Amino acid sequence: MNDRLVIIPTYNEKENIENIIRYVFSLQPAFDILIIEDNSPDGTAAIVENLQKEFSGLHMIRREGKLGLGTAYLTGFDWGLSQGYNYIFEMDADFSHNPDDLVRLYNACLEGADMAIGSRYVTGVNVVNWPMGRVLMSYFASKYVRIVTGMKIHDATAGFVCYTRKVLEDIQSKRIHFKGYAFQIEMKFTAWTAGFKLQEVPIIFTDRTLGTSKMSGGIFTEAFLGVFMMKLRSLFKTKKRR
Ligand SMILES: Nc1nc2c(ncn2[C@@H]2O[C@H](COP(=O)(O)OP(=O)(O)O)[C@@H](O)[C@H]2O)c(=O)[nH]1
Ligand SMILES: [Mg+2]
Repeated sequence: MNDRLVIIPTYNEKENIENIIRYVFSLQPAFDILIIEDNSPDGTAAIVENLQKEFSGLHMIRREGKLGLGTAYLTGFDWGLSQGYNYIFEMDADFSHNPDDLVRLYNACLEGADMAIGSRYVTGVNVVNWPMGRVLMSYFASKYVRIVTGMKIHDATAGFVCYTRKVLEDIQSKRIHFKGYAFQIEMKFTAWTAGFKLQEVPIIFTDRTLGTSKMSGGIFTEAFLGVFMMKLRSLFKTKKRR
């Protein structure tokens, strides 16, 4: 076991899962992996089980059905903290996030960030192969979050993150409301209002070439109104911002 755990939520990722696991285990420094598998009908879990014979640092939590990204990550954070990991990462299974960037996110935390965010929008728009509509939606969603919350983050919905233990321990003591896109926003907002240091690391995000997206419209609606409610709630709490 080492100090670093990458959580990868999966739903129907049979085309990607073996490649991403092998890639992460080839990195230096070494990362352990926790797959949060929501009973994918395509047999993703069986592929992971098979690889567990080869890699002792490969872990999996199986849930009974598709319960959403937010609760998948919260389940993973609890497990990672209880196992003693000090750096816990969020990453997609579909290679949209380049696993090489895990090392850059980790280094940002070693150099003083409490939470490092793989960001598409620090220097313009670094998204490859997404339809224009989706790029615009994501980009303006981040602008919207910035205006409503006041948080100086360019990529508020980013799902490629390194958390240090103290951030997740603090978040464990709070209630996280959202499940989809808004979950990513809420995690950043919660850490930011608690006074932690968030740092964006520029990354290039490439749309998946294998498998299909699980993103849906309802997730977007949750985010739009939810961000407003989140800000309102926070105004009624005492802030300890540094
Ligand atoms: N465990 C779990 N994983 C999910 C769920 N929804 C999406 N994922 C995974 O979350 C990651 C991002 O989802 P994806 O469909 O690529 O979303 P997109 O990149 O925003 O289009 C992928 O690894 C998916 O397999 C879910 O409900 N449960
Ligand atoms: Mg994706």
